[in-house]
Amino acid sequence: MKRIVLSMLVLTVLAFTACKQEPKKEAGLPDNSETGKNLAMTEVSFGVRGNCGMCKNTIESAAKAVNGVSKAVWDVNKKKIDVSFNGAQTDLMAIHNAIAASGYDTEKVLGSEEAYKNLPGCCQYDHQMQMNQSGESTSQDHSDHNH
Ligand SMILES: [Cu+2]
Repeated sequence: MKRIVLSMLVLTVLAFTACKQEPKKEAGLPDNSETGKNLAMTEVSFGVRGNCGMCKNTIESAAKAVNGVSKAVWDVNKKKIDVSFNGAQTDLMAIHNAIAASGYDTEKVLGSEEAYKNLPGCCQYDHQMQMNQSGESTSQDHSDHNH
């Protein structure tokens, strides 16, 4: 008899916790306010040449300095940047130009020579470097060299 009572207790406790968890799932839903915001955002990625983590900082902060850019992530292996921007505030070319002004080549705009010369030595990337790589061969840049 005691066993039955115990298992009944366990069942009711389980039922209770199960009920408690359900309203949480529904509470997670109201993200609708943010999807509305995201509608105005454009996400693009394009090739940008560069070598290292310092390049990454320079490239990303140049892109983020453009009014309307909310996200800029440059991938050192792929030589590619992912940006999100508000199309009402800026356009893609403004971002290309800002990165080029900081000394880095993009797919569409060649980097400023002057800014390039002022980059730290390790950042003076190879202008022949392939952009928009798959990132699968992580064997650095040797694939680009013509020996
Ligand atoms: Cu660098």
